[in-house]
Amino acid sequence: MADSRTAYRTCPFCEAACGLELTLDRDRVTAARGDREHVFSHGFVCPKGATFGQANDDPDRLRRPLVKRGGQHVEVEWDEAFAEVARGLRPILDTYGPHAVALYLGNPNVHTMAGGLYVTPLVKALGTRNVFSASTVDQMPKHVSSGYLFGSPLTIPVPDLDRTDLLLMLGANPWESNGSLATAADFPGRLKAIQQRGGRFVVVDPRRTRTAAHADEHLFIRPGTDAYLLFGIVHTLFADGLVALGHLEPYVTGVDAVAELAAGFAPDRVSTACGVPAERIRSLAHELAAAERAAVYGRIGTCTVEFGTLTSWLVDVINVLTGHLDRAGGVMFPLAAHLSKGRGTGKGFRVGRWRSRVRGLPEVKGELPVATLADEIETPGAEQVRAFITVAGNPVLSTPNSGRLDRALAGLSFMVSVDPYLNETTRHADVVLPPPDALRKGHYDFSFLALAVRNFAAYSPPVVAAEPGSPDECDILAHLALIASGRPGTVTEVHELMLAQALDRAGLSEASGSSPAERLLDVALRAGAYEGMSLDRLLANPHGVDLGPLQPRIPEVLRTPSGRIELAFDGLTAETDRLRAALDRPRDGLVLIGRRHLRSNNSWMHNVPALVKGRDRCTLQIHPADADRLDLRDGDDAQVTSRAGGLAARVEVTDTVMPGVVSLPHGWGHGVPGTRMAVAADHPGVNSNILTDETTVDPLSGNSVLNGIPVEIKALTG
Ligand SMILES: Nc1nc2c(c(=O)[nH]1)N[C@H]1C(S)=C(S)[C@@H](COP(=O)(O)OP(=O)(O)OC[C@H]3O[C@@H](n4cnc5c(=O)[nH]c(N)nc54)[C@H](O)[C@@H]3O)O[C@H]1N2
Ligand SMILES: Nc1nc2c(c(=O)[nH]1)N[C@H]1C(S)=C(S)[C@@H](COP(=O)(O)OP(=O)(O)OC[C@H]3O[C@@H](n4cnc5c(=O)[nH]c(N)nc54)[C@H](O)[C@@H]3O)O[C@H]1N2
Ligand code: SF4
Ligand SMILES: [Mo]
Repeated sequence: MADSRTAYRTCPFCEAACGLELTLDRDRVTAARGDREHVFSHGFVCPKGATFGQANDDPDRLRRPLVKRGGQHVEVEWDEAFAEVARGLRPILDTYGPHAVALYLGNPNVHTMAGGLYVTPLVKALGTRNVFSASTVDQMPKHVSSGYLFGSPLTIPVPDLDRTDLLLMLGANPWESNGSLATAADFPGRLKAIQQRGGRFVVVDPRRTRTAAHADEHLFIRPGTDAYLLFGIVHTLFADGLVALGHLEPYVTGVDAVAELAAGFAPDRVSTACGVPAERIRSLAHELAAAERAAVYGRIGTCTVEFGTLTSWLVDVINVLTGHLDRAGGVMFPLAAHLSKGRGTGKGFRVGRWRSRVRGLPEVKGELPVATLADEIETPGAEQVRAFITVAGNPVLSTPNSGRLDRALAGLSFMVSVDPYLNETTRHADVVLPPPDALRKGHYDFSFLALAVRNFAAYSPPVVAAEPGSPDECDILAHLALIASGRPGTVTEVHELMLAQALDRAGLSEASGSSPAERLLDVALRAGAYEGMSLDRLLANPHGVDLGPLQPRIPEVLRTPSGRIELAFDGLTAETDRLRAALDRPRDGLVLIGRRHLRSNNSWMHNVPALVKGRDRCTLQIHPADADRLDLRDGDDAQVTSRAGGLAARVEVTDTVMPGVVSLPHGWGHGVPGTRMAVAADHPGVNSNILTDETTVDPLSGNSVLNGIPVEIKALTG
């Protein structure tokens, strides 16, 4: 074991940003455990982090680029692969213009430095209106509500988990997901600590999840109806004289407008629609108002629904009206080391700078809803999408009506994917450019350190040298940007230009670091909010640098034109009217929701044997009463049909889902021809997004509706 060594690095798999302690034998990870000295995760690790070695060494992971020749993907040299990209993309750009090329950015872009640093130049070089990302199947409603409330879509408050006494949590299952839009290593441990110090947490979810089972109270809710429950709480706050802005008093506008909007949503009026007793809605309002330290936190179950933006807005409206926003133990704004403090005012937030060609859906945060990607590919016209670039995404499994998208991708003129796997999406690509594995990349969480429940910073340098001749992921994106720009130049020149611009903005003259990404990070850290912060400081502290508990940031953090929290915004009244109109909608049919499992990560970690072993997890959960009525027994196969499509799924009868609700996890549906993921193919499951419907979106954010999908279910005999 002469070559055995230890390396510390941040786990790149989920938002919890845990520190890992890796044991390496030469270039191979032989063990991965939690880094006990890590300033934020203190040794916590989940099964995914613990299989870091297996995931990283997966024999199906691509190490060299692939080009499709005669319908087969064959390995080629990097130069040849980029030449093939230029041959595919340039004629389309030159003939049809920039909008004929669409870009899809998948979830791991928020886990890579390339995603944080080199996506922007790629988007700029392309100049296309057709930018799509996993954000519109995830958190876009939260960006939009935060944009209107606080002036910037990235100004998102997180629950101050370590100091709160009462947490109302809707549509989140951190026992499986490890948390989201609230970076909290060992989220479950932090929730148990609330209970240990005499506080409590309440979970609102159509399933009795593991999180709900640990909660002090679990309230079942009809999928997609959280806005009613939350408006019922807001109504009570006004009706019972509980509104108390406290320290926020000078910084809030629009309180009267909210009171008016809430008028039609008395608890007695909304109770039937959402399924939460009126009395409990009222008492929740009183408990939140009375608590010294309380927080409302909503996650994906409040976003991927029909009224996603309204629901996300209501979450923070309650935090504001009860005076719990920007206070210890409430919801607070993190301050990441690479970011600067604000000036307390700004241009504010707006959407709709352009619209999608086919459905006229508004741009939000520089992108269009992925729910309309297939429309743009299929619909003829001068600006029809003919070429497609994916970076770290698998939309064929992760976006609504993915059966239709799968067919649309087959008809493209050209497609290139930056991805380490030949999977359900990248099998359509003419060129696949695999980035190096995580050991060969530096890691800094540009996104998640700005969402952490305690301020800290950590950087992990590459642990293993790059393969000779293989570009870094930053180089790959820079190269694509160069091709898209159509200008002569080299990748090195792209890096140098970016560095020069960053130095200029920061008023600095030089940066330290041994790669383009490290130098850009160094500039950001040295220009950031904390004295003495730099790349060198983080390199000297492999277990991270603790920057203390969250601090109040209002008014400095606000970027609204008024310099206040603006509760009312354009479109709010119309959306509230739509919500009111839906109050008496019949709710007797079955609706589909998703679920996550601790040993999954969306679609892409099902190729790790240790993570897929054991019982089939891709089951259709159904309540015993519904199963009886439909004559279904545990283990039967059932046909599930929606407006978008149909599939056959294995039934699991369980009273953990509420009557009227069925649940199927997303990210499955492997083993299709042309893919190269042998383990996943042995555990294929079915693709739940065959059933989700691309024709309805949350109108304010363009986010897909992935929960509360009307379905019909029939026993499959034979
Ligand atoms: N029905 C339903 N659908 C959902 C959801 C749901 O709850 N229900 N959840 C949604 C959510 S929250 C999300 S975020 C999306 C995710 O949607 P996507 O981002 O489209 O899908 P992932 O499964 O995360 O796929 C990630 C891809 O990145 C590749 N990859 C992994 N690491 C790297 C890397 O370092 N570099 C590069 N270039 N590629 C890498 C993987 O091989 C894989 O192809 O799915 C959404 N879809
Ligand atoms: N193990 C694992 N961890 C992950 C991921 C993964 O795939 N696997 N994905 C990562 C990603 S990309 C993300 S975005 C995060 C997501 O993190 P979370 O938001 O915690 O995601 P989920 O575990 O899907 O929990 C969402 C919960 O919402 C409930 N729900 C569904 N519809 C409704 C509704 O209408 N109202 C309410 N109140 N609840 C509803 C579901 O039953 C579910 O329990 O997880 C991340 N972490
Ligand atoms: S919780 Fe997330 S960051 Fe932590 S070890 Fe697991 S996958 Fe990695
Ligand atoms: Mo996500």
